[in-house]
Amino acid sequence: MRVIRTAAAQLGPIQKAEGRDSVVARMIALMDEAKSQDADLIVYPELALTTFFPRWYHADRAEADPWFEREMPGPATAPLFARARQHGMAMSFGYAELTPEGRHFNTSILVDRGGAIVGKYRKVHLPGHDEFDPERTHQHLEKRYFEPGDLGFPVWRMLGGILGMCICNDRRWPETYRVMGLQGVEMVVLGFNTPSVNSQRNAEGIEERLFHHRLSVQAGAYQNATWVVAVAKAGSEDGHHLTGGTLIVDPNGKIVAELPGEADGVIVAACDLDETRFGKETIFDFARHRRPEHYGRITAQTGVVLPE
Ligand code: CDT
Repeated sequence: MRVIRTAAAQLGPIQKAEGRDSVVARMIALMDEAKSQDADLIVYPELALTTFFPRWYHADRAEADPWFEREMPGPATAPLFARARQHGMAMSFGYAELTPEGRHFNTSILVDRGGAIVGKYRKVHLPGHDEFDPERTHQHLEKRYFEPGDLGFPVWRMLGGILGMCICNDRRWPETYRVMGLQGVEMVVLGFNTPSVNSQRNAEGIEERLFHHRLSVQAGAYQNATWVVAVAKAGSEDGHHLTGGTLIVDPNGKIVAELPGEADGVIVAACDLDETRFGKETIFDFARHRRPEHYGRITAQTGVVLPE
């Protein structure tokens, strides 16, 4: 058995006016709760330190820069790293990254039990649009404020296993999991901020959104024989509602824990990485069964090419 006791730490809403110090205090309270349940690893949502700011339009993009972190850890996040070190707990969380060169990414990191950043991932599949869209009920301006990630989908040896990351919309794309699956990933951790209503089809509400969320995460786990830990930022942020649906899925595609509600909260599951072996050695033994000679279109083209 190679068990990682994994805490999925959902954050309830973060209002625009709430400062990072207050959010970090909430994250530390969740970490303490996870420690009381003997967690080895805690996973927080996408853009964990602030409200989901891509819903707000700034004509001047630079006006969004205060939502970004120029250093990690920085003054506001140092207490979180200190508490993680004190507890000997590994962690992952998402934040908006502004690099010294002035580049903007939607980023998440993996931090080891000693508080060292061992992995960084930058969101590849940015949803939404880059200009104000009056047709939508709410804006989703990730394409305006971030550039697509430039680091691919790496994995890291950590906590006795092989871990990878992705972020929110990435979880809907099978390529995300497969690229990590091809590196033997045993646990994928991800955070998300998913609006409860489709801004372009209001009839698509929270039940359908949660259905697609579970469908995507469970399929990714099963088809790559990996654990997936998916953590929401949930509830109403300044009148804009985000789904909950924080859950932990086993390598068989089954949900082993799901957090009810939309408030701050933690679920902990004992994730045995050896449970990935059966799937990896049988139906999803990639070396025996994959036929990449037929998959060329996956990397050769982006959009659909219709037949003549
Ligand atoms: N944060 C994020 O990626 N949210 C998307 C919403 C897509 S609708 C523009 C998601 O896939 O949940």
